[in-house]
Amino acid sequence: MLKSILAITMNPSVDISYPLGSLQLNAVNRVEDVSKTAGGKGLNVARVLYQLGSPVIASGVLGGTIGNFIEKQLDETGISHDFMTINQESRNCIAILHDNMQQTEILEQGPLLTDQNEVDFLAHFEKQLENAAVVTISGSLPEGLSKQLYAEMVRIASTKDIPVLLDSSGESLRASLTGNNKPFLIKPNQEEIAQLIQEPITDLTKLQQILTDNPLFKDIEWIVVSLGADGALVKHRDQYFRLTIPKIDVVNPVGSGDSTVAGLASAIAKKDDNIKIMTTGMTTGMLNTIERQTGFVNTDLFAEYYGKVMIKKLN
Ligand code: TA6
Repeated sequence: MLKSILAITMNPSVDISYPLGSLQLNAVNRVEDVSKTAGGKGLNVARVLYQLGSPVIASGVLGGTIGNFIEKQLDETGISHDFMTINQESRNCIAILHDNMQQTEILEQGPLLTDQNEVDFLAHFEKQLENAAVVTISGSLPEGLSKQLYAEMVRIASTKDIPVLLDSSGESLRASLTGNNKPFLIKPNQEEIAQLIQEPITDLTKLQQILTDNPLFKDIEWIVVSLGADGALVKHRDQYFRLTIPKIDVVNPVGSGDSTVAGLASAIAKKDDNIKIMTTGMTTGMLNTIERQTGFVNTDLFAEYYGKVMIKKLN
């Protein structure tokens, strides 16, 4: 049986997009073109994987009426899912797009989970690994779960030789980097790396030196540092690559990092070569930015945008 990509979202949300010409603080802002999408980073990853035609199962924890909305939307889209249901309510995340493409996000914390929720989910996750070729883990952890949870999930997946692509930040990312088992790929942005090492990153030369010398980044197969409109700096084992993309008319940048993770996971699961892995990730990230909906790509444009990605080997 064809194994799937297991896309984990521990803190899913209904992503509500409010496009406004201009955001007036301390005033009534009426909005017309509202979209509500099953979101949270891992669900954006799952949706883009589905659009790419990759076999994907969305998992994590879901609860309440928001959880029901998310599952209904996944069913309507045709995305397979197998969440662990909790009795707490999942969350909403709001993205206000205003004043010439600025974006203001208001992210709810999400439900308070229990130690028992954590134990039950790890058992649920381990069972799901039986049918997984690759795992993606994306986004924040709900309150109440251990900051070690992602490190533990990486450890469990490592016992079954299943690669994990981790897109997280702060203490949950740090715990995975200092654990005995490393994620196969991480996709931090520059700010998240600066936060990890507690010092500013002034330029890409400094960034490359940090990735080479700082023990936090040892033994990770892929490190994809997203640079937004400036592309990415990628480390694969001891090789570095500078990926650049052309200037494009951005409609909605929210979810582009998640879409990049989906492209990387899809190519890794297909055992594509390294150039194709990097190019696919940049392509899906770009494709998301030209769509109004968060975590959404138009695959009819894939070949055109794939051809726009430039890769330069740095060492
Ligand atoms: O990356 C965009 C996004 O998925 C938003 O749509 C919103 O759901 C947010 O990230 C959630 O981020 P968090 O880090 O709280 O999981």
